[in-house]
Amino acid sequence: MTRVFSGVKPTGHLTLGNYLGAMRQWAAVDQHQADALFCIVDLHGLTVEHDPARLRRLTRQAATLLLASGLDTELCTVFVQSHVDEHARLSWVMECVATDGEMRRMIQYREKSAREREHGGSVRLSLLTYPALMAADILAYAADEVPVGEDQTQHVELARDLAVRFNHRYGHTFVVPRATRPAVGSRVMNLQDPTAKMGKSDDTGPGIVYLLDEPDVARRKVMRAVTDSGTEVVHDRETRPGVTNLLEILAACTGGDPETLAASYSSYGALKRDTADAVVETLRPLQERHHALCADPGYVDSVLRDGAARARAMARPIVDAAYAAIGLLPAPEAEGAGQAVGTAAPMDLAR
Ligand code: AQP
Repeated sequence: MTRVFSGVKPTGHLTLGNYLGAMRQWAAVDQHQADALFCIVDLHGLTVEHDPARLRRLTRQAATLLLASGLDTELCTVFVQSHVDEHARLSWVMECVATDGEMRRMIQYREKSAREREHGGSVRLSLLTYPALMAADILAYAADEVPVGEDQTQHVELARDLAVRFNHRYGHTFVVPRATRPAVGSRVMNLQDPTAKMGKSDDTGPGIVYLLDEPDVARRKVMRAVTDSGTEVVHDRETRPGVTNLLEILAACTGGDPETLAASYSSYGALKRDTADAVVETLRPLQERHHALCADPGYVDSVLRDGAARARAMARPIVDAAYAAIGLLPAPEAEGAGQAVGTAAPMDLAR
């Protein structure tokens, strides 16, 4: 069976972009067709300026929203990255396989480090190296597929390259993963600046629809979306980025095709109204389930506990195999656990 792994970073409140680009596909398709793991990648949340209490809150909120989006723990595994040590263990190995040139080429690093510097902040080393951790996240589970939005494709390609390089140098250890993405909605743009991605840690709030926005707030944001000069409703990312973004959001929410939808509108006003309705109706069931789950925090805790145990059991042998393949000496078993230290087979010191 195909193995799928993907995750969300708790660096802000989750957005419509996260939902349409990734989460919806996980719940509607991936968990039914694959052996799937979904992770709140909290270690990645440490790569930028953060407040510890907020990170904890956002991690719990992201877990609750994943469940509210329809993930079913009978079908898939939901867990928090820092609860499974194997991610950090394998990350170091990935750093020892990657080159600094590869890391510096990552678009997210270039954009985010420029933003941090612009705001007078320093850039954490982990912002540069986090794609190695992301490669570890994926490779530790022998994932065949990684369903992500367009912005994460480059990182999955790096994970592929590292898997191939590791296998070539040290013997076949990792499954080589590939990125998958939804036909529509893989790059939802900021409603106030449709040339920029709708990102959860951007500061332009009015251009971002958060999954927990009240219906009237979400509606207002869509109605106030920046459109393009001209009046024709045309699907063209280059020349009509604002209208194209609305058409893609509408198509993603209703299951339509953006080009076909464009032909059925003669005004921006009608397109905005229908898009606002579609967004509100898409978020409604998710918000209702989120509300119900918040009333039962013990349930979310139990999901995360079981999820981490399942994930650990899957990742451990793969990471142990990678450690052995790259030349790290296996830790002697503790006395009483299997073979005693004193009776371990003599090491071949000549190798
Ligand atoms: N705007 C988007 N359109 C489509 N897909 C998107 N995703 C994120 N934004 C959009 C996809 O959602 C999944 C989880 O994303 P993430 O938590 O890793 O966040 P990110 O995309 O790396 O960065 P953000 O949202 O800009 O947050 P910050 O600013 O905190 O880094 C991924 O599959 C992603 O592609």
